Amino acid sequence: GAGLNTEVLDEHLILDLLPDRPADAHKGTFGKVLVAAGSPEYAGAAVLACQAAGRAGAGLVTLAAGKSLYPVLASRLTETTHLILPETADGGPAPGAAELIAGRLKEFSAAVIGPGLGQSPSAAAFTRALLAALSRPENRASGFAAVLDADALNILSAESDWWLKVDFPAVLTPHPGEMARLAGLAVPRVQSDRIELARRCAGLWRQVVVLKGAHTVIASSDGRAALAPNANPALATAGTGDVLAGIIGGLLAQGLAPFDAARAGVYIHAMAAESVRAALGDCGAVASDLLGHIPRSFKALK
Ligand code: NPW
Ligand code: AMP
Ligand code: MG
Repeated sequence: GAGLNTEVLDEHLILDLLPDRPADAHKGTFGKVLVAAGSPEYAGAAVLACQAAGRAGAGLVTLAAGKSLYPVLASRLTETTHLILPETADGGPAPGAAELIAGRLKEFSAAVIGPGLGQSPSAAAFTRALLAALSRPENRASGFAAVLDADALNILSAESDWWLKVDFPAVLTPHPGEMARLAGLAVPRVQSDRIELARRCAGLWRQVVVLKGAHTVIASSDGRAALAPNANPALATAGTGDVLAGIIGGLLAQGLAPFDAARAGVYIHAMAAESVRAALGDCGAVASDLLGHIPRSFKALK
């Protein structure tokens, strides 16, 4: 159960974490997010993550994805800018793609890495090279942090002591299946002791861990943990995790510390889901329905 050092998230706590929106702001005020996401099989994940980062208030979102995906992704993403990556014959990132991003990392205050990347050998090599580049402090803007989600986590899981390869501030957002792979446990074991497992892993991995699912757990490496009050079947549908990764990335870009961006992101995502459920019911809402409700969730908190 929720022991000492575990808080249940509520709106007052979250309101205190949200960034100011000064009247004289410009887009640079709210940070720039680099999203490394999408592949031919999972193009929509990139769309959802980019749109969610923008809806969470980031000043600019830039998508790094393969050349052949560019026409379809650009047609769906009006506000996003693009960093077009070289590709292998199977549509994965070609050698050199990570270096292309590395040369531009200083422009970004946050990144979202992993939604829909797939686990092809080229995606794995790309992800490893990108994480290695980010682990070199000279490549990063000060205050930079990244969300590692989905295939970034799956690719990391394939190596022992993988957390040594993530030497920059990160928020890891595994669902129970991804957590099972990262921790080397079976899913029922993950689900049987969610709070203490997330706390223990955050400590070992030295990062913020968001263990998703009904009553999402957010844990920090300093031993703090937070619990989302919500369970909502409207979220049990494809792409909702890609939206969460984008929201947290958008908040990181605005300067929230990783644990704060993770707590606020999970809460805002859950609020948006409650609005969708109120409008559409328990059945048939899809992930993109959340997007328009993200700004309304911020508005309802203020
Ligand atoms: P089961 O079998 O359902 O009970 P994977 P993925 C388990 C992209 N997407 N409680 C689950 O269990 C993602 O970003 C792209 C318990 C199963 O074993 C990734 O890149 C979309 N178990 C890629 O697809 C939309 C749970 O985990 C395993 C659980 C693959 O991601 C969809 C499934 O996970 C998707 O977002 C829970 N709460 N949650 C697009 N439109 O482009 C999960 N599991 O094998 O990691 O597959 O999550 O679909
Ligand atoms: P993913 O599996 O990566 O697409 O992530 C699914 C998202 O939906 C995560 O944010 C989960 O916490 C959330 N989610 C899925 N099922 C539920 C549920 N029954 N109650 C609350 N949140 C859920
Ligand atoms: Mg996911």
